[in-house]
Amino acid sequence: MSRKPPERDIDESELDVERPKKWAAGIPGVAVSLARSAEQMGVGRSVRTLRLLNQRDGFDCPGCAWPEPRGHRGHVEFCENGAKAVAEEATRRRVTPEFFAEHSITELAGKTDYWLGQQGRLTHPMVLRDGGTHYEPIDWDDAFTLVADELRGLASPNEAIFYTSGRTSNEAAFVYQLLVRSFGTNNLPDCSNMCHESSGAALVETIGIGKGSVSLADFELADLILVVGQNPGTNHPRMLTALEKAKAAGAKIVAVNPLPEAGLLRFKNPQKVRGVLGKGTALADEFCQIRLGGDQAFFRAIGHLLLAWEKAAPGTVVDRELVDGATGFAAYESTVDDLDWDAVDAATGLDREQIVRVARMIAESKAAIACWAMGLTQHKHAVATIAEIANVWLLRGMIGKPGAGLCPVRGHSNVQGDRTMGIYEKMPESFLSTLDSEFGISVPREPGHDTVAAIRAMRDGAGKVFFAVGGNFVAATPDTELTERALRSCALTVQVSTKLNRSHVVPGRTALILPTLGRTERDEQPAGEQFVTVEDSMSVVHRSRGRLAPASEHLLSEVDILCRLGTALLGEAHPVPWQAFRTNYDTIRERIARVIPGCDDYNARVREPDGFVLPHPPRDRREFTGTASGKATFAITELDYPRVPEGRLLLQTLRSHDQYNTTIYGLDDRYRGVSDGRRVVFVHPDDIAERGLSDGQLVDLVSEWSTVDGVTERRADKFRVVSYSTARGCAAAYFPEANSLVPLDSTADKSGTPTSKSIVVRLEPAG
Ligand SMILES: Nc1nc2c(c(=O)[nH]1)N[C@H]1C(S)=C(S)[C@@H](COP(=O)(O)OP(=O)(O)OC[C@H]3O[C@@H](n4cnc5c(=O)[nH]c(N)nc54)[C@H](O)[C@@H]3O)O[C@H]1N2
Ligand SMILES: Nc1nc2c(c(=O)[nH]1)N[C@H]1C(S)=C(S)[C@@H](COP(=O)(O)OP(=O)(O)OC[C@H]3O[C@@H](n4cnc5c(=O)[nH]c(N)nc54)[C@H](O)[C@@H]3O)O[C@H]1N2
Ligand SMILES: [Mo]
Repeated sequence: MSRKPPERDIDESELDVERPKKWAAGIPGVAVSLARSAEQMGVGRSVRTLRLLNQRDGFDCPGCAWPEPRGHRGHVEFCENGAKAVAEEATRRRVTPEFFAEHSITELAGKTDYWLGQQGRLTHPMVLRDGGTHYEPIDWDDAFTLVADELRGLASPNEAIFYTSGRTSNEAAFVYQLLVRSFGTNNLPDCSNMCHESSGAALVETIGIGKGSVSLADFELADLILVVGQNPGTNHPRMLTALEKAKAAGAKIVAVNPLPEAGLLRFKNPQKVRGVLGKGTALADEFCQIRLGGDQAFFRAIGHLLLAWEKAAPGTVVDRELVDGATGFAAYESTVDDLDWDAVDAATGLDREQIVRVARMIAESKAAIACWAMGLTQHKHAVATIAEIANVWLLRGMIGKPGAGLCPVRGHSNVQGDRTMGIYEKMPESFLSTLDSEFGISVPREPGHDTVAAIRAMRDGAGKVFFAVGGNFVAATPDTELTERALRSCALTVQVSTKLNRSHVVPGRTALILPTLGRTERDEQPAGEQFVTVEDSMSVVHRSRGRLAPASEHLLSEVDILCRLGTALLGEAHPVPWQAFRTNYDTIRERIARVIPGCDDYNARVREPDGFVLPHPPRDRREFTGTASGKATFAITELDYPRVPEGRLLLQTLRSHDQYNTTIYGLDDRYRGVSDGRRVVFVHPDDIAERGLSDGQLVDLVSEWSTVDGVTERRADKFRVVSYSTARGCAAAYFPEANSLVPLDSTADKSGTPTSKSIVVRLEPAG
């Protein structure tokens, strides 16, 4: 019934490029998602599974963190890419002990991420022994003893690193951080460090809470929506439905992006006949084709114009209520007054008239929402850029009123919830001391490693055990060769995973694969069938319950794995009730209610049909109690933008339409017109010509990283040049293939996020 996994790996010579699409979704989207589902799951299972996706009694989509509507839900509350994410997990393909007996670790390491991921679901706990050539089966109990012995043998708990990816449920995340802190370290890096960390840092500084201030209902009330540095057609397709509705209700939409992304320019809603048959909705009223990293200058110029107009006609632009209660406004006024327009031109590459038009739209708007994602967060000056948007939104009073607000659009489906539950290397004292008193333990106070610091620690021999709940650390992180060496130097690496990935084939001296249940699967425990909870991008906490039979009878849930490890590591007498936790997840939720602010009565409230919304003082009451001054705060920053040396290009690394982060679903980037390959680099035709290159030519990408000690180079070989509409001087290639080009030390100020959207490269004809 279900097709066998591909035997052959990717052959880049079959790559094909056609004209990019100007619209997103519609019939091809539906057709692709159904075909992929049937291929992986068979037809009957596809229908049963997709019917439960994002429904109240079903499971939360393991794709993105875009919220579900409250109240009425459509029968089809998912998108093409959500369906692909489900098909990946609910696939009938299996990676069994026989598979591992057949393929040595050296052979597997030679395969691409695509081939590895397509092999299917992991079925048994497996171990790679010191000096071994193949993974072998291991009993669960032996696996826990192995991990516990290794951890206890460390000179300090700080020699262990505990990574999390954002699919982990609230219950598993809460138990995990409790286990790690009970053991004695705050080394809890997570995917957020590479994702929206910059948003959190900027928002805490300006509005006092690191989460967005809008709810889904606000999209219907907004008269202006900015979509900055985000590609919703691929990465948050259900957001297009919200944009389409807003548009129908009269809202204007502005897209700010170096690339004309299909979904932003035109959208066909597959759930409506008009969408499928007609031309679709033209979404963006204004498309600002900005240079990479030009956004801080763009928003500073907008702030400059707004304040100039306020001066000319006092009381027309500035929201006095917010501004008078804020700190830093006078300093902000004088900073933007003193604008360097030449720097704005160089940074943005935009017509001044277009900037003026967008500023006018913001000045005239009664309710505006600013959305953003990785196009803003993964730059050196990311925190300053996002703070610049917050400044403009504060001065216009666009926070804490219907239809307006700041909206960082999260990636992983529970990345926001994991943070709420304490997956963070530097949780505040209030949280740590509550853990101490709630459980009668004594957790460490010294901040732990974030993702980049964790890689440095492993590289330097100070990190010896690496444990991951989900994710694909080695493929998601920068500086691939260095990171691979760092992981291989560990004494033990442990991956709690659903599917095979690169991190399993770049092992420490000893390595474990602990296979776990996915979102779609039934979770039976002694107290009966369990559900878990998650938090979406707009702070709504709700239930998720899988219904499919587990991929193998040997799988344990993440909660179960972590609690069993808790007992193995800390003993039966430890004050945390590990045994009770794994028997009945209500007992975990009782503790969440007592430890996490805003989660009172958690067990009852998550059982409400739509769950509940966590408090957000700026959104709810225009209170800014979380900032240093206790008031809304205008951030004063230096204007910055990337300076690219003569002859070089600035490269961003982004997602194709056929992948979920490091999981490659297929080889087609339909909207950008690329099929059957991934090693491409999108370059402006004039930049191609200027370098004497031609469209379709094979080039090596060489990144140049300047430090005080000189320039270091990193290479990624054999990428095909694709002539493409992008801002001049800017190029784009896919993540994770291009991660090897991102220097470990190239990180954002304040947030430490790798600068994956801003890498200086030169193109060399491939030899
Ligand atoms: N199907 C699918 N869904 C996903 C994911 C996936 O891989 N596949 N990943 C999930 C995750 S974890 C995340 S974080 C989100 C990511 O969602 P996105 O942030 O949309 O993901 P990227 O592909 O990195 O796209 C970045 C966008 O920003 C633009 N951009 C890059 N640099 C700049 C800049 O300097 N300025 C401006 N204005 N624009 C810029 C790029 O051209 C691109 O359109 O999606 C989530 N959803
Ligand atoms: N160059 C570059 N690098 C980037 C980015 C970029 O834009 N450019 N984006 C960054 C961003 S935004 C992010 S969020 C990170 C993503 O980093 P990660 O979150 O580490 O990576 P993923 O690819 O999402 O992880 C996929 C793996 O998770 C496992 N998995 C899937 N579902 C489950 C589950 O339910 N439970 C468990 N235990 N495991 C599961 C599977 O084994 C799968 O192989 O990458 C970052 N890296
Ligand atoms: Mo992300």
